[in-house]
Amino acid sequence: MKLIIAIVQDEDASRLVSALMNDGYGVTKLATTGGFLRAGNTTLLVGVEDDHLDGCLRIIEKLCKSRKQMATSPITAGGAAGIYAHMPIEVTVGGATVFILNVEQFSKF
Ligand code: 2BA
Repeated sequence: MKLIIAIVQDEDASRLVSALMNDGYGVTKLATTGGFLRAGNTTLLVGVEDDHLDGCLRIIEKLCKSRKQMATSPITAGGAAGIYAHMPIEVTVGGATVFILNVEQFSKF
């Protein structure tokens, strides 16, 4: 068994959860915050049998779109003088950041 941890954009989360549930996957949805943009995103926990892993990943890949967002990046100028300025930068976020972990044991009590 595997545990999929998928960090996705909020805009994709509802459709993705529905699609996964319709295909019989168990899903837990967490409201999370990205460390770089400090903006909300969604983390899904999906426990899957090994032979369903690829099918689940295909759904995630299909429904999660990459988007461009503006972020404010702190840059330092002036060396030791420590002058800080905030520069707007464009970053491409997503589709999905996915971690796949082996599950040692799965119990429901
Ligand atoms: P954030 O940390 O808010 O990052 C949003 C996007 O900003 C990233 O998109 C990436 O394009 C950009 N970015 C992140 N760190 C950067 C940096 N130091 N310099 C320049 N650009 C940077 P994604 O890579 O698609 O990541 C989307 C979200 O997935 C992240 O939101 C974070 O919540 C999560 N994530 C990504 N990689 C991760 C990792 N290795 N471990 C844990 N969470 C991760």
